[in-house]
Amino acid sequence: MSSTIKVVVTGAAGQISYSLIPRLVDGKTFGDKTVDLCLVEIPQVVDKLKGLVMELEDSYFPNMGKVSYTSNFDEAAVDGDWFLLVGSIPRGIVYNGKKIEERSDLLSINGGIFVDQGKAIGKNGSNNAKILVVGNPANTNALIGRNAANNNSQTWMAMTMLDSNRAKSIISKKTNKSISEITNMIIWGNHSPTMYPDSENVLISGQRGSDLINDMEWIESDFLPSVQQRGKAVIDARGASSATSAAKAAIDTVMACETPTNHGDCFSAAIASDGAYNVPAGLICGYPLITLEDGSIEIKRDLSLSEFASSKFQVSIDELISEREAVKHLMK
Ligand code: NAX
Repeated sequence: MSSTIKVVVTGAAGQISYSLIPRLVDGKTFGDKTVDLCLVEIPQVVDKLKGLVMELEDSYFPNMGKVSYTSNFDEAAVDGDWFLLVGSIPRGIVYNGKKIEERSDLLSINGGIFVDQGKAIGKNGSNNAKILVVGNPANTNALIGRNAANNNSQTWMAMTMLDSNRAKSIISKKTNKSISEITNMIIWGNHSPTMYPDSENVLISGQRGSDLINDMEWIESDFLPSVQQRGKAVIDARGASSATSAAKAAIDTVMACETPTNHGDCFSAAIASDGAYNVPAGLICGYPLITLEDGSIEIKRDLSLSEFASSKFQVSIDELISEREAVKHLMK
């Protein structure tokens, strides 16, 4: 064992976490590091975590370190290296007598949670902590959390890896290539139906999508809506939002951040804009990212966007701006 890492997971009794948490300690996600887990839930649910801890103990994970659970996020955050913020109210459930389907409802219910969690992470988390927001609306929750944390040495991200994995799967079917041959898959913008999955810069066995997929009709009427609406399609079919695939995507994001990115490739997550690709600074926007040898994460800057791609991306940027406007009272 080389070192110990502390991972804090919120929403730990939820359905995504049930698939996610065992994989954090399986010896693959963080290699040979010992993983201390701190699992967080709301007070009404926190005792359920006792059962999950028993299951983890019964599973024999040699890399698992200390495991604790709490409803006190301030305490949980102390010295956290990774924060997987899954906890929030998902779309599709009935909350206070109303079915939660609109982003505006999600924004108002969930936004407040991230002020307190952000403050605690900024103050108590480790200085180079990485934070992945999964709970929706993920980009704007991350925006609120990062603003409250006010700690520029920490890296806040929102998850778009599930969208990227979905897009890779669809492109692999369209081109009859193995999914492992699809690289450089970028989700630009917001994790919402306005996201722009990039079929032009994607590489298929090293060839650009724009050279290989000459089918605008398919891109506009099939590919884009399929990726953009896939979350809803899963809810309609399953009666609950994506869980196993979301957990896998969170693990993929952590691993992409823990390992230097292969030359020519990139991975998808939303991160604070520094003005790259003309996105207003500070917005948490889906970008192509690379992890450098020293573990820092950077935006890949050498990609071009066609007029078509830019116009789609702009719709998503505009949505992020309007979400920021809607939560400005939480951003003091
Ligand atoms: P569940 O309802 O199964 O679990 C959520 C858990 O979070 C619950 O146990 C709840 O008690 C807990 N929770 C709520 N507020 C909390 C707080 N303040 N602190 C700690 N825990 C809290 O939902 P699940 O299916 O696991 O989904 C979790 C979130 O992921 C939802 O917001 C969902 O919309 C979002 N998703 C995000 C995806 C992405 O790609 N970014 C895809 C999958 C998923 O839709």
